[in-house]
Amino acid sequence: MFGAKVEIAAREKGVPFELVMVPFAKGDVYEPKHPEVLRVNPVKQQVPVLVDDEVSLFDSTQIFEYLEDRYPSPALWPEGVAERARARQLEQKSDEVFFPNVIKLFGLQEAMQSAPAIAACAGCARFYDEMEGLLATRDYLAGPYSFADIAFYMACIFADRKGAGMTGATPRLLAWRTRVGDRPAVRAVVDPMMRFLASEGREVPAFLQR
Ligand SMILES: N[C@@H](CCC(=O)N[C@@H](CS)C(=O)NCC(=O)O)C(=O)O
Repeated sequence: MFGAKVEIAAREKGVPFELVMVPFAKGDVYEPKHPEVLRVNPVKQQVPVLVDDEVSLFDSTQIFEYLEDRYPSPALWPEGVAERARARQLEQKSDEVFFPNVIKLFGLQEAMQSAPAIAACAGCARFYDEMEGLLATRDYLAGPYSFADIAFYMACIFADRKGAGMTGATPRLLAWRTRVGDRPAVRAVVDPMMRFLASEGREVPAFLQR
């Protein structure tokens, strides 16, 4: 998911890049770790990492910031100090407030009626309601299309796969999901990912079965 965020952003900005995928095994394990991942992110050993000449970075949000500085156009943060701050907060909340609910559900797929699973689904639903409120006055979460939309769109895919997808209770958010999902940069990343998941017999959200 986090690698997909970065790839979508690079495609939105038209940045030339070489994509190196890491080996993926059942059980969401990435082994063996790629040597560049170990070099750039030795403690966490997670993807994505970005290497651009003398700059080596890990963490999708840090990479977003670098991409925006290095390739300012098209901008993926809004204009204005306050607007940018709000957009950055939304991007961070998607990863750090919404997505932890989904991570909990990864381990609860056989116990979706358990109290922790119900609480995680409720956490997702509360977040959807909050985003629905934002969309009352705008087409994208932070005003113009931004990194915040990319992050939350990817998180929503995984939430749906794990049983906490959005519903008709948030119609503006459903329309937002279609708007974001129709972007060529998003489709170029998400479609192959869904094909891969389908080929492995893993869940593909109904809204992405095309
Ligand atoms: N906060 C990090 C999270 C990165 C992350 O969780 N990456 C996952 C894949 S999407 C990973 O590498 N998992 C393998 C592991 O933790 O060993 C980011 O935004 O890049």
